[in-house]
Amino acid sequence: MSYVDEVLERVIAKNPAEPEFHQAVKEVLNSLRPVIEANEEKYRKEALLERLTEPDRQFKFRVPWVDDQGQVQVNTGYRVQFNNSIGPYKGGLRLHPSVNLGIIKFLGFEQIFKNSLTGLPIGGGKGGSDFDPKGKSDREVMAFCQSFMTELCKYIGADTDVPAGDIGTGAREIGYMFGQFKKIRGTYEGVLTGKGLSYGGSLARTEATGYGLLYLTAEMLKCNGHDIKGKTVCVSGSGNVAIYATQKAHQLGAKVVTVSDSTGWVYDPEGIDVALLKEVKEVKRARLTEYAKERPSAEYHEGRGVWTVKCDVALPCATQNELLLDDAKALAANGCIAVAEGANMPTTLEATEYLQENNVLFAPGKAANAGGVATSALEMSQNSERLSWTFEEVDSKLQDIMVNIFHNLDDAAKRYGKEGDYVAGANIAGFEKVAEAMIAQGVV
Ligand code: NDP
Ligand code: 2IT
Repeated sequence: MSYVDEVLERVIAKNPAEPEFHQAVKEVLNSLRPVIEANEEKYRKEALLERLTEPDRQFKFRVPWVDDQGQVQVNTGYRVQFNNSIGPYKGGLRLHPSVNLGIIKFLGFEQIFKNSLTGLPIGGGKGGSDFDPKGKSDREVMAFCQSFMTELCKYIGADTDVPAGDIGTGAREIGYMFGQFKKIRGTYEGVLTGKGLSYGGSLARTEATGYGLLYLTAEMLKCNGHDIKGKTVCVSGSGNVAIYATQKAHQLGAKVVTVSDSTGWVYDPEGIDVALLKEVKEVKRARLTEYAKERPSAEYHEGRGVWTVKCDVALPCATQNELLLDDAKALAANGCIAVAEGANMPTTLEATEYLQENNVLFAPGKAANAGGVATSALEMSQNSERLSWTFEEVDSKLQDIMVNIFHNLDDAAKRYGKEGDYVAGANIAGFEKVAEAMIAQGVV
């Protein structure tokens, strides 16, 4: 049996009931086959793939807090420190009722390669909780965040592990967590990114994931003879990534006609009104029905359906496994030329294969959404030098990083005879640096 197949079997046997983790490992290892085969003896001896798929350590802890009725609630908190061979662990905190260890492990595993692709010195980690911030008062959210950080603060630090936002964790949650870290540990350090601008945050971090997604998508289109300008775009999700992807798409001359949330979706042929979307989602924290109420050109639909709308470019920006095989078929049949993942692993393996086989350009999340974590690393740099850069400085570094990522993965795919396979390119380019660092640092 090949080394890759052996390790895949082992990962599935050792980590039962973690389908998202299996999916992420399968995607990466399958596309690394040519690299592994070229170095099989060395990597086997080093047990490189066994080490890469086993987190350095993982924490699971109780998070008790008191709700507005005086009732004690108990959630589960997680932090998985996956791999720090190229820098301190770095990755977001997801607050969503679906969170479990397997989901955090898939996200942490992806983060290793994503962070490597940014070219910046950050390792891979991820955390979160099954706490649902939806419908909670600010006081309840604060109570949860403080309790969560009371335990998490034992494991993190500006040079050790630097968490940030993800689904359900935005500026409000980061603020409460930062306050509690400072209170307990007594140090004022860049232990979290995505901080508010008044206490060490970076300009452009809020926009970075969505903007970066568009910078990479525009470069991918350009290198394949297309122009983002004038394109019709379908976006899913309506959170941080979706909002700023929509904004940048409009700035680049494209038109975004859909957004969605966990209950429904909006089709707005005039183009999504970003100011209204921000008001509904960032200020009122309301459903998309509120958007449709205020916007005469918009149709609201219950359930799923974004990928049935005819578009040139599809940008899944909500969550994992939200673009299925039938969606891929509908997109390809409607003439879609490119899919770029704003979310982490939004496209299933079958859907990805279908898109690639049907000549739809496909940019995987670990490359396409790397602008968020890259700008987090820029926030860490600013915190270290105790300075802050202008919006334009950060945004221009972000653009350079995204364009470089695209060319690195394009080159890596070509080197292994897989031209145009950006999944393989991203995994290979991300892996090469991590593998070299792991081997150089010995058996640790
Ligand atoms: P937000 O919490 O701001 O927004 C998430 C959006 O996705 C909401 O519209 C939400 O709808 C929808 N959503 C979440 N879960 C589900 C679900 N199970 N089914 C349907 N819709 C769902 O999160 P972000 O925008 O920050 O994150 C979106 C994706 O991007 C995630 O995959 C995240 O890991 C990834 N990402 C985020 C980065 C960042 O910097 N924030 C960086 C890189 C990747 P509703 O409000 O109804 O729940
Ligand atoms: O998935 C991701 O890359 C993020 N949620 C951002 C992580 C970070 O540390 O900024």
